[in-house]
Amino acid sequence: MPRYVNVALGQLGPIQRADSRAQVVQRLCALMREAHAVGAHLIVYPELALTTFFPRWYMEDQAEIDSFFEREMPNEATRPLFALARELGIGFYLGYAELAEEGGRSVRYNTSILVDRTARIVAKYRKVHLPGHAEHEPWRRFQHLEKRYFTPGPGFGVTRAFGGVMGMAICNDRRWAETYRVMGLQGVEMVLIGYNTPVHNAPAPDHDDLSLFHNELSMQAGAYQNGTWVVGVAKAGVEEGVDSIGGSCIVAPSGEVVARCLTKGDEMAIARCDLDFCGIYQRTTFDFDRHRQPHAYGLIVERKGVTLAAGESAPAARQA
Ligand code: CDV
Repeated sequence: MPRYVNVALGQLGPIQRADSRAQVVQRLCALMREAHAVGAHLIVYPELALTTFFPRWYMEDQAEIDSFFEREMPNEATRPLFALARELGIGFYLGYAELAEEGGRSVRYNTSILVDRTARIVAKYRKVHLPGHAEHEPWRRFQHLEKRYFTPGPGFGVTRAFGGVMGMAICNDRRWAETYRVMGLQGVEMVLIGYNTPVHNAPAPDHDDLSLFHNELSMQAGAYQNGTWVVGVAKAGVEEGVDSIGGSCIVAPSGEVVARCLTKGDEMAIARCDLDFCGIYQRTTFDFDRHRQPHAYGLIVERKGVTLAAGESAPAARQA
């Protein structure tokens, strides 16, 4: 009996700063109804899906910053989404900014949750790879202050849900081979990833034209090299003057894209994903137990940055 998960992409168009959470949740509910109408078991929403992408602004007033965070989940604003999920019997992945209390102090994470078909939160993930910068950099067209507003999460776990082994990551995580391999080593069969990716990359503007290519390249490589499904979902379009890529898609363990969104607005697309298809890769080319050579990989965890071998000098490009 194949293990099918019907997965829907719940891509969002832009959320402007003046848009309320209630308005956004209505949009999420509309996408959930569409997904349910075509037989979805699970819908995946973007990173920070309840508000505008606030790290684009430098803010000093903590109350203003905290207005973008959720102190509990579900809360008043998101309860209608959980209620609809329960009514329709559909699960979801949702990204949001989390304000947690830990040992008497506030800690802020860029978080996603996985909610099962009974509307129960079955897993929480806190973003590990926080891109951007921590200080105000006025030379940029817009800021990307994730390093200022969030604390990195502890790591990548997996959860048994939807009849398989599910994992989560958020946006910049999808560009790192380590993200997928750590979950691959736990037998992951489907990795869910929400993202906000501006077309313009201030430190490397030459990459702007490649932003959609890099999006697919990363997720296709992660899927194939670990024999897992990968589901990537954008918040796309022009938000507060900043254009972000769409390109939401579902990638099979073969590395092939099997479904994609076509617009940069609110859009649902769906694929029927056979989790047993993972085994075709996980038992052959990427049978880790037979073929991996961990004795050769020590540097990956021992070293953070590049250290040149003795006697070698850095290429001019790296010295700049
Ligand atoms: N939200 C993100 O993590 N965005 C980054 C951008 C800044 C490059 C990304 O990797 O898409």
